[in-house]
Amino acid sequence: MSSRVVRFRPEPLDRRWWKEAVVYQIYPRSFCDSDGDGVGDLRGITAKLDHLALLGVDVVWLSPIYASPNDDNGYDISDYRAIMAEFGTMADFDEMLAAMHERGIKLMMDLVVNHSSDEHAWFVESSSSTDNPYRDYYIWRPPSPADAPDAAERQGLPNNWTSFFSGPAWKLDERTGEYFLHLFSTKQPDLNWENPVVRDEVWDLMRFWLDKGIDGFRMDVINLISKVPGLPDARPRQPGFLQHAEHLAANGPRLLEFLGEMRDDVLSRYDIMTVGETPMVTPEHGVALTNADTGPLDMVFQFEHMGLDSHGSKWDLKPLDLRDLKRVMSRWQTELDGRGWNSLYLSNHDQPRPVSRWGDDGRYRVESAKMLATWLHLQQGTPYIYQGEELGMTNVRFESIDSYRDIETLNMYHQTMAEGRNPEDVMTSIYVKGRDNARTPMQWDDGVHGGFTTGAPWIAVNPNFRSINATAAVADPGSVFHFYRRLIELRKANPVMVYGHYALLQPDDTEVYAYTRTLSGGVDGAPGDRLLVVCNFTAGTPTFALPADVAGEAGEILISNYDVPAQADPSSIALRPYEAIVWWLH
Ligand code: ISL
Repeated sequence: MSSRVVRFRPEPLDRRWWKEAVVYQIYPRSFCDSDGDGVGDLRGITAKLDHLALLGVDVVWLSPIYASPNDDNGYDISDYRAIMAEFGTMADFDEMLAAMHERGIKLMMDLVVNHSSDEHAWFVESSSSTDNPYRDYYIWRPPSPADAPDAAERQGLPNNWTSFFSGPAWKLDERTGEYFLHLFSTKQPDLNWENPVVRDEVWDLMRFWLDKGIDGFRMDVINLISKVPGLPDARPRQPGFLQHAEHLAANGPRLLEFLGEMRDDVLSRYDIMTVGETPMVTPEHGVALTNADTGPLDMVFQFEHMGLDSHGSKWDLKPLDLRDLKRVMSRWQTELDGRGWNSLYLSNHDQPRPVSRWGDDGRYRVESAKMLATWLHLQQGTPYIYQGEELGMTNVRFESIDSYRDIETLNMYHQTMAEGRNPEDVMTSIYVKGRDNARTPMQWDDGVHGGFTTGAPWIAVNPNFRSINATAAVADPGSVFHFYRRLIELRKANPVMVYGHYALLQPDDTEVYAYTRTLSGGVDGAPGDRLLVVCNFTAGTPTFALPADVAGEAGEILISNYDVPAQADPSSIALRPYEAIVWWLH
């Protein structure tokens, strides 16, 4: 160790295991198939846990494994206490959980309770008659009056909301003559959280899993559970009758009350971690939801950075301007510092692959995957790795729409074709943004179907599996995999990576993203630490110069993504394509 000058006064830190952890997301359908039916399963996960142990992750977030008709790959649950038959049995689950715990890996389950499947027994009852005791478990409305002024275009719909998956957010149930609300697919009716009995049902099912020994929940679209009262029409912002209504469906007036009840009745009784998936949140919501004293959750997934490369709709593409990314991330970093906690993610089962999105999935695939990892993991918060990200897996381009499986993609495709849009433009959007980019099978080796299955995979493997796969990555010390392993290791050894305060440098630079992290000591009596993080987001060779007002001189390099760092001195350097360097500052 070099002699670092101690110039910082110790500060009290709110240390928590889930702040110091790295989370790995498994999308079970695409992870590993143990029985040759072409669908990933629980025994497949158990068989691959050593991969995760070698990587060094602390927690697995497992996307839904509950009974489901799979309209939305398990995000439509028909029985919250049963395992999906394709994925295995409860005994397989218990075995998987024990095998994780044996390796010191915790398990965070997906909690999908904004909506259920329309095949859940609650909905089957609810839709059977208007006076069924389960009627109020869901959100029912009579058709709008036939003499309404806009009756011709309204066509009976209770309001003008569009679903996240295209078309109206209401479906008419012929049996009772009323509409039910579904913010997602027609097979995902929204639960009525205003009904206290529904909330009790949710607390019960949460206890069922917590009492089995799981270690937390990732809560699907949890800020949609309280909607604006009266469900008014959304203000028209685009042509046509149907309008996006996220601002009316998200962050409603009772959100903190409902989640506070959840915290008091359930969460506070277990030593667990929670992360809410929360579209449409600002840092102010982030603080309210994650404040250590008053917030119900440990952290949230915000979406502001995920929206920077599109206009309005995610399919309407625009290039990322690095200054926007700096503005958004820096606000979250500074506003939550000491007042909440951030999750850090670039990737999940709904997003394109980061190396294809903001890196270079051709010539600089390895360099840019490592740069993006450095940029993300060096910020303040809990980092998430999505399966395959640690291999630098890329987006896929299937020639035909018939090879795609995702309901969001398919609904959008069919709607835009009906509107007469140009199919090539629509396919381009799917190549860039479609969710199936993340859902092609995990690439384990260069054998048939990348080692994912011995059968016919439910979605085709990305043809680049022969060169990009886990076996090759583990064997190559210079791989993206070993770089992630090193980042995780460094995080364990350097509390400044977890707790250090973030400060952005050069907000107007469009090519280089640079920031510092500073920790004034306090962890186990360790001295203060300071890091300088410099990331080149381009294939060019921009210059970085350490601003004169940054106190301290650069010392040794903590990590960098080129074998031999060009120059050890950051006072003024020419960066190489997608270069990332982290220095200690003294
Ligand atoms: O995927 C999206 C961006 O295209 C989002 O609109 C996404 O639907 C939203 O983030 C909510 O996602 C979650 O709930 C959905 C499910 O389809 C997603 O997989 C899940 O992550 C409905 O349960």
